[in-house]
Amino acid sequence: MEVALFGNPNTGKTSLFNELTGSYEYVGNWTGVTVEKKVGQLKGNYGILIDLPGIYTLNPLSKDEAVASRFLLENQFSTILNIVDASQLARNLHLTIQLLEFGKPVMIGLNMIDVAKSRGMRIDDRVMMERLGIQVVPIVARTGKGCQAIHKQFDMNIHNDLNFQIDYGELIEAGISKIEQLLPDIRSLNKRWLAIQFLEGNDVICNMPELDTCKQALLDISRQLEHQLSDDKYRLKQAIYRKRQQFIDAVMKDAVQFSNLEKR
Ligand code: GDP
Ligand code: K
Ligand code: MG
Repeated sequence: MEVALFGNPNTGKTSLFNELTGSYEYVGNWTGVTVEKKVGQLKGNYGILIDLPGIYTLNPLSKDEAVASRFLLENQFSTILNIVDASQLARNLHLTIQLLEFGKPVMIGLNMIDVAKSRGMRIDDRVMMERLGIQVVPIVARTGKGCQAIHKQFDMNIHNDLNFQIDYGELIEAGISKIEQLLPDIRSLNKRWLAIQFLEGNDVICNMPELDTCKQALLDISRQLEHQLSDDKYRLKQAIYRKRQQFIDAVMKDAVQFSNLEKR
């Protein structure tokens, strides 16, 4: 299997990569950028692990960040391993949602459990699994704690329901549907994911050569939506962000307990 490692910056990606891979490593650069490309053999002969640049969202602000979106579009791989900083759970889940929407198997390595605990956070990983529809494995990548369980999941052929969806509301959902209908088949890429990323203004998606023939129609849908939402240029992007935040708030409310450390 080919496992792609996604996560926010400074979440323990390198630590986890080192835990999961053996000594052999291929290191080069991603095409067109100076970002290091690291590919390692997973211990136990499961296949390879591909490290990707740390990002907060798939919607890239820089060429370096665009590597992650480009990877999703251009590469064959079997599984996404999403490392999540438990102590910054709400912020990290914005990327998780976009990875789930991509429609391939995802597993979460819920890292920095020790830090979360020391801040009085208790996370119920079973509630997270239920809400996200995927495996969530609590780990401390710095010490290797829990990383065995990630290997075990590789044995079980990571299952998700692959149908993760957030309801973006009537207007945006109508726009997504219209775009889905206009999109050509592009390899086996998920059309709903492409539509959402297009509406968010992800340049890597907007500039796909495969969209050349329908791009004007897609832009018209996007502009019409902006107009319906308001005159503000970034309203659509914000509306999508807010819907995700609402979903995250609901997950946090049920999956996380904060104990009041000050009272101790
Ligand atoms: P990256 O930037 O995502 O590649 O993250 P690194 O693996 O470089 O980790 C960033 C920092 O967090 C380093 O100082 C690690 O030692 C530390 N770190 C990684 N995982 C954990 C963990 O589970 N708990 C704690 N307390 N620190 C961690
Ligand atoms: K770092
Ligand atoms: Mg790193």
